[in-house]
Amino acid sequence: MEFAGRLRKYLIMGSQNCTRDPVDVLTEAIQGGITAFQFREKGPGSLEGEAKLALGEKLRQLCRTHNVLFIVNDDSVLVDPLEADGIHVGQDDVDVEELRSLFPEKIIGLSISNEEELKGSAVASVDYLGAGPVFGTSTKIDAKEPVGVEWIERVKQLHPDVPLVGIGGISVNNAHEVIAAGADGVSVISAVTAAENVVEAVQRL
Ligand code: 3NM
Repeated sequence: MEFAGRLRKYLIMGSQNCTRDPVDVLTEAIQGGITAFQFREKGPGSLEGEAKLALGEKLRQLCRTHNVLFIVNDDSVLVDPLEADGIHVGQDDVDVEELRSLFPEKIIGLSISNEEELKGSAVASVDYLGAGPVFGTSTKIDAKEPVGVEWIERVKQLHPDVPLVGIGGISVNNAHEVIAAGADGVSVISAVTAAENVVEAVQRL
């Protein structure tokens, strides 16, 4: 599968997003057909240190077995121990040019929420962009104002060759709008982690 296609159904998750064992949630999400996974152990209730690493190892192993991309959120010290395929960062995290020199062969993803952030970013150093929050979300406490699918259209217009995923408030009911606006994929947390039937939620996405 070409790279952009591997971003099609991109689950982001940490233990703080789960009301049961994250290993079970990821197992079901893989069964449902996710193509990429981001280990995002962040925010209230998240694990740290050894416990974070130990969970990361289990989730990494699942992704390896099922050929699902495994990306770590922000924490560059986890990239090598977890043998991650890549790392995703936001505007306030490590600079992507620095990351590129640290990890020449890894996938690097960057979140961008507006034109100013996009202009100030070294897009040539990244493998894909995450644009959002597309819709309102309560999953990330410091999420910015929703930018709508118009932002997806705009980013695709400015960088037609850079793989793009939408993030923030994406559900089984609105995912098609994000794809119709030009995104290569949708990245979701609660649409999957809060679903009663995870397998079905991923399939419906
Ligand atoms: N990043 P849900 S919004 C992790 O806008 C994250 O960069 C965002 O969770 C951004 O799919 C967000 O449950 C939370 O809305 C996405």
